[in-house]
Amino acid sequence: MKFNTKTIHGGQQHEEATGAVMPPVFFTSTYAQSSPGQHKGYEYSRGANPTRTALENSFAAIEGGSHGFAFSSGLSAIDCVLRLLNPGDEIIAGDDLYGGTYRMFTRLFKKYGLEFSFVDMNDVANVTDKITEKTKLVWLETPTNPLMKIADIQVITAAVKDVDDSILVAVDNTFATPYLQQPLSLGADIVMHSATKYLGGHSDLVMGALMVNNAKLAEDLHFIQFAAGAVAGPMDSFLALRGVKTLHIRMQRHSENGRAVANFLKNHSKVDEVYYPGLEEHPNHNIAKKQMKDFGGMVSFRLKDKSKEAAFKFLENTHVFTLAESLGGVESLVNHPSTMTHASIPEVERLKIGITDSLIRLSVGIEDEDDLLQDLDKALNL
Ligand code: P1T
Repeated sequence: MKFNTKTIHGGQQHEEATGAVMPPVFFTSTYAQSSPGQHKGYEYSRGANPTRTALENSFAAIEGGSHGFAFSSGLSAIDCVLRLLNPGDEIIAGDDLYGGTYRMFTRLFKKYGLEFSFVDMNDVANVTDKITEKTKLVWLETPTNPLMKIADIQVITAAVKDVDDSILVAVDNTFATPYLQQPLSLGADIVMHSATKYLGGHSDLVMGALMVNNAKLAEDLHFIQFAAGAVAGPMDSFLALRGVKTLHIRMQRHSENGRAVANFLKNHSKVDEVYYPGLEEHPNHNIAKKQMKDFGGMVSFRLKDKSKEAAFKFLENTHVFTLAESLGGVESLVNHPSTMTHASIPEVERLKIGITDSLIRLSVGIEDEDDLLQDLDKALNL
């Protein structure tokens, strides 16, 4: 199947009893057994639920994986990956990550004896230089949140595996989605998503996903999912499955509008830098062109006026763009990383990588392009 068919049919079967084209929402915690241990494949919904199974099969299909797992949030999916590790193990991660991922690494898992290094993934040597015999995981986010940096998944994975084949490479593919890039096909071991974002696509649920192409890894992750228990519920699974069915057409429009917004901002007198991997002047444009089909709907930029007041004036005055955390829904959102999504990163660290008060992040939705540009122009010119 081609990708645009997989979003709709990948891993899906009509429901056995009635032929229902969409899986019913199985609102049940448990399943009748005819004799102890004799059941129809479902025992208890923390282990598996048929609506979640349908979604997990879809997740696997769209990322080209053999197994998919749906969690109660993106962070609980990341938590599941980290629970593969043991105290003393080392993780190398990118230096620009969603604030909540950074918070989980540094404030939760560090106290259980995991060691993290944060490096600029633009140079593969920064990663390989940090590898020791204790390194067990490399964590990539690309494009990064919020600075839209691009890491070369294939080059980094090959270099890491060349040093030690047993080191896992995980990619947070939330911003790109499998429509734009498929990390498993580039050598990564694990793909992670905040399915809250583009996979769900409608800002109506919180969910995480993991996809893998390795039966042993799938077994280990399933054990943790079951034993730790942060599973996606049946209603959210139904909504996410419905969302995935339009992923390809939404991503086409997000990319068209993202490009239009990036070009508009680039030429605006009130705007300084624009961060969008589709712009030729983006420092990683060539890597993005190589590993991504298009460039998506996330655009960050800096105002020329670097004051917090100027940023807040803009943020308070858009109307089609709603000021809110999150991203990836059909509606356009605007966010101030330094005070909102990335406030949990200490200020010195934030400033080191460029998350200043003048940085603004847009999640460009699928509304009409003219309305989006007009809205931005009005708020910029106030
Ligand atoms: O919010 P949750 O579903 O738990 O996912 C966490 C997460 C993980 N990875 C990336 C790249 C993310 O962007 C997120 C969540 N991000 C936001 C809420 C945000 O506004 O950036």
